[in-house]
Amino acid sequence: MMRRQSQRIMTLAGATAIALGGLLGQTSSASAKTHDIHMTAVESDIVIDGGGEKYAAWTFNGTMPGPVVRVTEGDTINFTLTNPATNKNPHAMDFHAAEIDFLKNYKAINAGETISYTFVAKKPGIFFYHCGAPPMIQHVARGMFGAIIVDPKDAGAWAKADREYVLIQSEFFKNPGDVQAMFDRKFDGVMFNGGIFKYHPFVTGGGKLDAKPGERVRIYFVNAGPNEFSAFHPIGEIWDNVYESGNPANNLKGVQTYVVGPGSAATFDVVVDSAGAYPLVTHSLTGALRGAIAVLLASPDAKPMPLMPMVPWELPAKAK
Ligand SMILES: [Cu+2]
Repeated sequence: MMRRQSQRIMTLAGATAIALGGLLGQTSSASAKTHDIHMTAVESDIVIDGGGEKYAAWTFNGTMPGPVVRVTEGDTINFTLTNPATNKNPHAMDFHAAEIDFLKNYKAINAGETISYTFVAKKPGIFFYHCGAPPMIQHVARGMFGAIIVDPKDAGAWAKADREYVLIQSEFFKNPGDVQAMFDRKFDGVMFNGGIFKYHPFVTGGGKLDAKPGERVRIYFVNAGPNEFSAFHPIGEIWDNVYESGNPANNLKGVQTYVVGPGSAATFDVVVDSAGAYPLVTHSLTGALRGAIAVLLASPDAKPMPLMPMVPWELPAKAK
């Protein structure tokens, strides 16, 4: 069977997968693919809560988190980062899915410069990516992070998921210029996918994550930090499986809470037994109660949702 050779890079705005690299020709289904991934460092304001609060973010491609990159174990990634001349700061890109020289590839580039490098995604899993330009604590806190999923080459290595979501936890510092507050861990909120209570249906503009009872829901979870550990827990449920770093070989069963440190990631499977609401939280409560709650709503008529549902905040009139 012939298969199209295309990259998959998910926009945050919706479910649509867009091919940035275009078609690179035809190949047999068994061979590894090559993906041309291009990202741009964008320094711009973004909305981070349902009240319309704006934040002077630094991002990859204009969203916090940046786009989800999805490839298959063994694939080659040709990556290019552009730092437009209109930016004010150096930026860089560090892919945790890569095994390449840090000095050469992850170096910061100035505004007006471009850097390219190539790596092979040798290990399956869910991996963090982030800007490493100094001070890195600030570049991560201001939004320069995201996730790359490396699907296992053998799809039978784990149970098939009925539904998949990416959740990226990070801390929110209301003053993006206060680097000392970042060193002092004085965060003002904790976010999933770049929003305070983004998936909390009782909060203005908040959304939810849908599922049907009995479905195997797979959460690709990344902790961007920059400092706090996540204690990821499904209220009213138990993780059926936790895969450390998202590798099917690292399979824990029947886990109530699993710690994901900053810069780490894991894949979580939950099979919701019955209809109802199941808040996914960091059980480090100072984080959950300041934004890190995502409600998984199980209902027989749940509709399909994108991998990373980004809530278009419905802003109150005063904020528009
Ligand atoms: Cu940066």
